[in-house]
Amino acid sequence: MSATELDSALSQAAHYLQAAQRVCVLTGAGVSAESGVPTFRASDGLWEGHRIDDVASPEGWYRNPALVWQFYNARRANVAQVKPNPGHYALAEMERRWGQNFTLVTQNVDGLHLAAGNRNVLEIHGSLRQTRCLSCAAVDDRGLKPLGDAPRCPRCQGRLRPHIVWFGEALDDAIWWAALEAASACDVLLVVGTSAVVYPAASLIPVAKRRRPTPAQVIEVNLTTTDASDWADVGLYGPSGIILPQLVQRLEYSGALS
Ligand code: BV8
Ligand code: ZN
Repeated sequence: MSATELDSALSQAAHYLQAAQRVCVLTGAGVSAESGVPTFRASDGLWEGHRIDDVASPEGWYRNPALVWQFYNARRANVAQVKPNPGHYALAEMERRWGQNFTLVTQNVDGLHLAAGNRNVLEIHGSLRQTRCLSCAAVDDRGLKPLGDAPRCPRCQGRLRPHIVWFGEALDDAIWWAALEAASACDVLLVVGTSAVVYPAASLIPVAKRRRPTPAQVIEVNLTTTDASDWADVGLYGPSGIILPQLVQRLEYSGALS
């Protein structure tokens, strides 16, 4: 995208946001890429040297739970070393502007939106920090320290699994309904750093476009065009750690960010 094209697209995106009462954001792995967290699609099916099916599916868990814990402990250790990038902080700045009318739906499990200061965050695929007990179903925030390859529940000594939504598993009902509500009610949906191939997360984009009586406006921020691009009213193509602060700066100048 040329500087002139980006300038014009930023103006259009800022124009949509200045008029927006309610803003919803959908983020994917790309928003954390500049923090040093590897994305999925860049891994051509391999992820830290493992097949995704072996380490992020119920079948993989039942085949070899110790391997799954080794994989998630390695990701926990990686995320413990990384920090939010300017793109995360820009989204936190936006939440300060829109308050309760701002909802951030993330597919990421790295916790970086919370670390950057966002509070109205829906982690629809779970969180690396959390474990779930297979016996008493307790969900605990265990921080990011390694948990060994067969951690036990502090309450009942039952076996723990990562509290992560794997492929083939249903999302948490209450969290998913809240995400649907935010996407169906927003005036602007900002789609950042996602290839928009994973469902049902990607379905939030058509949900926003089908809002009645007037569809929401969709702004895409990505390095490249994606499956979301056909739904987008405006595309901002470049690293989100650079684009999002530029977008927030436009809003500040316009007084939309009080
Ligand atoms: C369910 C937790 C039903 C794991 C994850 C066929 C067709 C359609 C759907 C399906 C199908 N077959 C199966 C399905 C369903 C399946 C699915 O969608 N599969 C896909 C692959 C086709 N979905 C599921 O299984 C879901 N569950 O459907 O359940 C059900 C219902 C009732 C009862 C029982 C069952 C569960 C999906 C959740 C899976 N878990 N994560 C973990 O993280 O450990 S998904 C995983 O992919 C991550 O959460 C990740 O965030 C997500 C999506 O990927 P992206 O975030 O988009 O990342 P990606 O690498 O793809 O893209 C990065 C983007 O960033 C790129 O566009 C790149 O250009 C951009 N980028 C890179 N750098 C930057 C950047 N942009 C800006 N700036 C940068 N610097
Ligand atoms: Zn337990």
